[in-house]
Amino acid sequence: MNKQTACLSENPENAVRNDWSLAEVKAIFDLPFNELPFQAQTVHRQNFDPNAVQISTLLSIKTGGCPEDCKYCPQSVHYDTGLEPERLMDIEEVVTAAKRAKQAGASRFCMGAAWRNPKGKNFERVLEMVDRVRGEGLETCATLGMLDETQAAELKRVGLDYYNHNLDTSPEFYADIITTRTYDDRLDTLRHVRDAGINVCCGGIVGMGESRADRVSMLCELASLPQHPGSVPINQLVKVEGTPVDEQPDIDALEFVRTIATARVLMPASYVRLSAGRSEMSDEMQALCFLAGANSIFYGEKLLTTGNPDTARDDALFEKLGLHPA
Ligand code: SAM
Ligand code: DTB
Ligand code: SF4
Repeated sequence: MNKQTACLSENPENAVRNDWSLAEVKAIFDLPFNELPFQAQTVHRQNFDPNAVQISTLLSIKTGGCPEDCKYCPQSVHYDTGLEPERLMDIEEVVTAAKRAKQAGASRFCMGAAWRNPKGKNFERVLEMVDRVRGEGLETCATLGMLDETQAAELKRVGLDYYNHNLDTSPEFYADIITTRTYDDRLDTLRHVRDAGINVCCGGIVGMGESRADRVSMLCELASLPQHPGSVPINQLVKVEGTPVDEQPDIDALEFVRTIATARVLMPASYVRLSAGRSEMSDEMQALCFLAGANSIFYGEKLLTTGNPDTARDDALFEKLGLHPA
């Protein structure tokens, strides 16, 4: 096949497809650079206002002390990153942070907990948090680790809009990164969330030492879920000293843009979030990511435990690029 036409000839109607083959995804990812973001932008315009960016704000409601061994994560007990573990936050503090996020322009408030899975009284408290944050007129998102069917149903009952649970990387590279839970465990949680009727937020991390084939395979997995995730966060690894991946070489900026563009082409109607790693990106690189179909960001000075661009820088970037909140 002519490389230049790989994407459009494989999907002339730009229909939402869940049956992408690895070969098709590879053909898209490998397109000449003048083709790939162009095709992604073309698909993007058919589904979204090209100048609108959805804004989410993150809050770590339970920091550190996590028993899992995810090699990228500063919150794992397995690595000494100097992070002080904290208990689950009080409900009122969370509501105050949510109000602040809304005033600053966020439409979604995402609560993250460093747990393998939520339990007992702590889970009850999170249910109340979701209910209260929703009451403030924000969309709610939570990321609490693995969920069973009952927990997913409970979160739905209190009105949770999105649940974030990432595949993180390809099935082939996964065991190099996490050993305390399997890829299938992740797919099970995603199924419970979907079956409960909660929107899925699911993506991964780039720059952990995986190959391009792994990035292709991860994107193919995401696009092959029974329904495309409503939000697809693409994180650039934030290298935190003390984690086993802290000395990985930087991922090439254009390789990251290719990852975003391919996600856009494969999942045309999903919000593709330019997630962690923006502090390390130039304005030009972020502009390329938006051009390649990214249409969501985390806004606010902090991600969970690491930094994010300050709001003044993001406001200036939006102004410069003529972007507005979705
Ligand atoms: N403990 C829960 C879990 O793992 O499902 C929720 C919180 S966890 C921090 C959420 C996601 O953040 C991870 O799946 C990973 O994709 C992302 N993440 C964590 N540390 C990161 C880092 N250093 N760089 C980029 N992304 C990271
Ligand atoms: C996601 O994909 N990225 C966010 C959110 N989902 C929860 C988390 C990024 C965390 C970056 C490292 C930190 O701040 O601890
Ligand atoms: Fe724990 Fe989540 Fe960090 Fe893994 S990514 S160590 S599960 S907080």
